[in-house]
Amino acid sequence: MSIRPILTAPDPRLREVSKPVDKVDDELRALMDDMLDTMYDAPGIGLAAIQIGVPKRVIVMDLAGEDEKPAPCYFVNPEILDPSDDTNLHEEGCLSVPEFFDAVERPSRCRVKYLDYDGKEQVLDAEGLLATCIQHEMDHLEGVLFIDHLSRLKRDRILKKLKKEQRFAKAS
Ligand code: K1U
Ligand code: ZN
Repeated sequence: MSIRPILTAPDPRLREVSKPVDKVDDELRALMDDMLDTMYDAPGIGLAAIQIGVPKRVIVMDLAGEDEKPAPCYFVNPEILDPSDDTNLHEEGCLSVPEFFDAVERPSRCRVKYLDYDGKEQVLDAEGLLATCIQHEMDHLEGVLFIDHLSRLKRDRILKKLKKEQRFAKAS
């Protein structure tokens, strides 16, 4: 298992639409293991494969608190069913948009159909942080970032700062 570099906006690869997975096999499980290691190391509570440059429809998450035992979740080819009409505002961050946080409005609840680590079909009813996080990660699979839900002014400011930081990091 290894920690892979996380792509940072405005890397164009983050705008790719990820492709469905044909088969959950050992190679895919190795990718999911690396994703989980990368997410824990960051640290974060979710990660989509495209964030490490792999355009596959795969997400990992762990919403366990610091004092709880780890609870990794793996979502292959996830689909959102029945998003609720009622919405909530939740503060979001993103490992690909480091150090920026802002409130995003999304459906409060949704049902997710997906394949698990063993390739078995599962259905999960999500609400609260789980619903927010899964929708944030599903956006990554479509090439969408949480900053795309903010005003153009805020998004452009964030991208400008990130580009400046990247130029500075390259020069030093
Ligand atoms: O980049 C990502 O997609 C992961 C992102 C997930 C997320 C967070 C909050 C709302 C929606 C989606 C993160 O994990 S950002 C880091 C973060 O939230 C966190 C880090 C350490 C401890 C607790 C939270
Ligand atoms: Zn993200």
